[in-house]
Amino acid sequence: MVFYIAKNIRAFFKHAIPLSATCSHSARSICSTPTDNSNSPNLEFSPECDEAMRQMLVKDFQIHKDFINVEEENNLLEELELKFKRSRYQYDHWDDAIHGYRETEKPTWNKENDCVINRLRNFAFSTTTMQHVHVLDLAENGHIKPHLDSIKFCGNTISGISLLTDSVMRLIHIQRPQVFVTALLPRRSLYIMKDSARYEFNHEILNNSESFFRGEQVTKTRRISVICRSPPPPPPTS
Ligand SMILES: O=C(O)CCC(=O)C(=O)O
Repeated sequence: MVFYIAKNIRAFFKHAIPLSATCSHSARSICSTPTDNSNSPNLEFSPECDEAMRQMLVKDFQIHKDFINVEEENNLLEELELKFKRSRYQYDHWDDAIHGYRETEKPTWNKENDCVINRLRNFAFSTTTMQHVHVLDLAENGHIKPHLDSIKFCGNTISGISLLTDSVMRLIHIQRPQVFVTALLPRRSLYIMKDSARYEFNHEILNNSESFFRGEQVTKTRRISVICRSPPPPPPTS
């Protein structure tokens, strides 16, 4: 069963691409052109990201601060700590996509947490979502390498709440890796990644040595994300 679940979850992570294979920038070297950030305070665009691309990303990669409050975060953590109690962080992932993590798929939640999950679903998705919620617990020294979620197992929208810490996510354009956006994901925020952001960009969670936003270091501690996904479209009928 554990093997089945692990295999099933890991199927989301496809096309893990070492950062060095796609681009050679580090967060320190990002130098965004001066821009009006009022529309996207949590996004930092690479200079090669033109205005049309920026507008598309602002639409397709949204970050909503304080989506949950402190009490709701504590309730989620309480239920999740029980779930993770007996599992260890893993450092040897089969396709090297993720380092220092443990994870689970959760089909049901207690009453309070179920309300939060339903709020997420109603807010972030225009259609149905998969029943199981993916929960990913990254150790302080853990990180997720650039990857595209499998199009076979996941539809056009991925949305997650970040617990315990601020962190930095980067989206790198698959065809033009010099085009990328760095995103600050505050603790208790919700991100919604859909359409172009979901299909045209790899995404990653940076490790602490690279974790900078607008020149400031963002030190990630342990991070738990609670992630919902839309189902993949049904196969075409002949
Ligand atoms: O932890 C997160 O919010 C992102 C997880 C992720 O990259 C994924 O599930 O594909």
